[in-house]
Amino acid sequence: MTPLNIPEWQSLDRHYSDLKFVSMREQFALDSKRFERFSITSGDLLLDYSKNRITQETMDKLIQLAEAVEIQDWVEKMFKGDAINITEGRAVLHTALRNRSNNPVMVDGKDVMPAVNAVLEKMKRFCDQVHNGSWLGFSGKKITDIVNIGIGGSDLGPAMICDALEPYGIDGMKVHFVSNVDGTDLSTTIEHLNPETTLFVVASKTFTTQETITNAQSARNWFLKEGKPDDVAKHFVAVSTNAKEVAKFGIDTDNMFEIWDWVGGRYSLWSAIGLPIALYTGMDVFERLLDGGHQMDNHFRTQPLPENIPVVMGMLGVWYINFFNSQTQAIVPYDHSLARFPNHMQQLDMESNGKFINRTGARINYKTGPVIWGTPGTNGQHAYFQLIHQGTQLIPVDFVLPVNSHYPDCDHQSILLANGLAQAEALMKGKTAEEVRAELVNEGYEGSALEALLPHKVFPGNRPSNVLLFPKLTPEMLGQLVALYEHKVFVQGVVWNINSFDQWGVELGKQLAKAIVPDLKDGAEISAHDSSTTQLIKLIRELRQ
Ligand code: G6Q
Repeated sequence: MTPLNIPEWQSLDRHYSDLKFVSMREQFALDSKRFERFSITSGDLLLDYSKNRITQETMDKLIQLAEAVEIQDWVEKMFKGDAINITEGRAVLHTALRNRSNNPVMVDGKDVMPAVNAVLEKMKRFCDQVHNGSWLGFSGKKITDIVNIGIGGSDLGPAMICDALEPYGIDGMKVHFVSNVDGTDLSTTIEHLNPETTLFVVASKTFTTQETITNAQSARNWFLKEGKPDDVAKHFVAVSTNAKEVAKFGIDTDNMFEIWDWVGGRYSLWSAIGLPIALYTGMDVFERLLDGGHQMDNHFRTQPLPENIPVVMGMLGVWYINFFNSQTQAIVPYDHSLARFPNHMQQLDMESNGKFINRTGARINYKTGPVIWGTPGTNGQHAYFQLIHQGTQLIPVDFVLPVNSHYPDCDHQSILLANGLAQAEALMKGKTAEEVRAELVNEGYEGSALEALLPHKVFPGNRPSNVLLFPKLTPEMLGQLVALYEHKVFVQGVVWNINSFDQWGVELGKQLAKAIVPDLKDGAEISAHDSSTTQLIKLIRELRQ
């Protein structure tokens, strides 16, 4: 079923024609309660969505559309473990990984919670041993450096969380992430490390991913320059679903932390894929992260749709993508430690909703997932914000604002926050020609010089943004934020009638390169390719040193 035929979608289409010229500035002037009307809190987290191109009627219609696609039924299907990942025949249960209520969650008639809890318990035992020194390196020294080797979902989420939770890092423990098969990544990481005190976590759900296995083999070779083959067990652990491949690689399966096929890669930081987080911060902090995720799950599952943060954010996204024709969504955290947050969100959203086929296998004739991008504020202001203010595209922005810093000695927070708020305000208000004229006159401009400069300094405004505001970036808050975006993406996938939980585009990449690797060998017969690829292969062979 295409959403274009749903009466609520068509009603939004008509509403869009009426609303597209309505100015937010005027709406704010007319309604002193606009902030109260269009903001939601969940615990310590506030979503202010008042600076959007909406009226109450818009929100009513968006919520009616969410109801028409039976969003609440889909939410229940996901939480209850139905196989909603239809192309892979799998349940989608990242919510079970952070199910702190411990209520049973059934997959194929079996409760998954005992297995989830057992792995959490194993992670805890292992982290405690590493931290208290009962797990030592081969020469009897304490582990000081964790190197996670993984890629995509087995890298981005844990790397982002470790950055963000740097204030919670255990003294003396450092964490590194190696993902790229470009040897530079591994080489520049290990060149400063001591194999006696380094622990590698090889994180791969399938344990067949070329980049990860290649990096892990090279890491083992590096380790074996000092350690003996028997010492590998003390320095390499694995996170995977694939015990056979783990054993084949040479890692003792006692040192393997299990994940399950119902955990999607980009949703896996809550599983044992989060082991580097727990090793870096301690298991108690990792559990606080899970608590935050669970809190958002409860919010998502129980709050009425108009008061439901992921639903409201998801539907606002649909409003811009499908009616205003927006192509991209910026996520701009005003927190330097969230530098990798937009990257993780990019994978989460673009891999989940970058689809052109609907759940019934038919081609889609409407827009789905946007391009997600962003970097921390204020840096982005000195780079790409020009285009957001005065470019020709409508780019909705999420401003993520923690009120308090973890580093109060360096008290820059007022300046940081003022910048975030000022950007959101300026995007909404813009600057009219009259205002620019008054400013220029004030500055002494007149005549043709004034007229020539004036249009360049006009800001159209009416550019939408959300503000997510919270007291401090604690593990619980970070858990809430990540889970919020996961659910937002899910809401949009339901509206677009797509399977947000497969990733055939990623699988394609995994196959393609394997076919070309042998062609790059000197003297090998080059297999059939287009002429461009064949010539490039030949050139690479010639240029290779
Ligand atoms: C995520 C994707 C993808 C995956 C990586 C790594 O949802 O499936 O990014 O996480 O390709 O896969 P492995 O964990 O199997 O190595």
